[in-house]
Amino acid sequence: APLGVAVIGTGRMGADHVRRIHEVTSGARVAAVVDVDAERAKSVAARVDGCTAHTDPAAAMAAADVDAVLIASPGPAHEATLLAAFEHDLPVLCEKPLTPDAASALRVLEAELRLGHRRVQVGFMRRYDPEYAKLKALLATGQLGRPLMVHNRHRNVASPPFFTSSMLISDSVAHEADATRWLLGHEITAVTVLRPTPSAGAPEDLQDPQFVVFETDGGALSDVEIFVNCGFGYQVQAEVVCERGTARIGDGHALVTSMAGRWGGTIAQDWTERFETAYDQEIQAWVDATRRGAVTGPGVWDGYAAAAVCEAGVRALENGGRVEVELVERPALYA
Ligand code: NAD
Ligand code: ISE
Repeated sequence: APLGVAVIGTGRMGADHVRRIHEVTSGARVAAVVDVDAERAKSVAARVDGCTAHTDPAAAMAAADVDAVLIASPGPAHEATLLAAFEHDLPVLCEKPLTPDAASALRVLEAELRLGHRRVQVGFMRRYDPEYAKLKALLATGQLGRPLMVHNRHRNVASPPFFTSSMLISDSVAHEADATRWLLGHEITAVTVLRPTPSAGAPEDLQDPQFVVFETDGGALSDVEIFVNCGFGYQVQAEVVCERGTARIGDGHALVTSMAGRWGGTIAQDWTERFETAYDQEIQAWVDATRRGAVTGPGVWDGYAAAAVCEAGVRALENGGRVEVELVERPALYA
């Protein structure tokens, strides 16, 4: 039988994941949806035969045809839903960030440790992007030598009205915290944030862009330009500089046209377009692993580490200077 999934939070990402499970991936069905907004839950449920709509996650988790949970509510709501899923011992895919700060992420980690087995995949979908996967595979061959530096660019067309300066780090740079850790196989040990004069195109009082520098326990540096009101497109690029060469992704060269004396291509306008394949692969990998009783991909340790890095980043943004990342010792469950 297909895996019965309850999708919790049916906003932009949640509704897209419902479509994905219903129309794109195989091995799972959307058995239930949950949203604090009852009308939204009902309208999304109506797109899938036999899908029930709820306003309370606990009701969906108790349903007989729900075998797993996909959390796509806003970050501050994740902790309570994760703890409820642990009570039902249900497998979870939790959109990033695991939680918005290190203390809450640590509470989730401790709860999973008490459960005694891993239950959660975190939605760091870049690990499933074909370009990032190629970059990771190339680094693993060792041909380029030891990685010395990573240069990341992360640009959004415009930020939503509720976005704050610290969310550029905790909501957006969270992806580079994970990508850096995953690509290099290092932990991030310190964060520095530099603040250029904000763009006239950014909302008043938003520190946008920012320049973030990570130091790692493997002696590498990873810098991130985060610019969430660039206006022109959604761009995520990474270049890894190694001892014998460099490797770079995200230039958007999949289709280059020449016409009327110019050459070029188009730029995606949002993440649903740029990372469509990554989300498809992420959900398929989660469904496949869950059906064989396994947990693969980024987990609670990765979510916790990213949260701790981002918390140090937010402190560096607010107080200036270099802030060290404090991590608890890595438990054997996450070895
Ligand atoms: P959104 O605001 O569009 O949707 C959130 C939905 O959750 C809303 O419908 C809201 O009513 C509902 N909700 C709020 N609290 C809830 C609760 N306690 N229980 C159930 N439903 C609740 O937000 P979004 O852009 O879809 O983001 C959702 C999550 O996805 C966030 O964690 C965000 O960081 C993440 N996200 C990930 C990516 C990515 O690239 N991986 C991109 C965008 C968003
Ligand atoms: C959003 O939540 C995402 O996860 C996107 O991938 C990122 O580009 C954006 O900055 C975040 O706000």
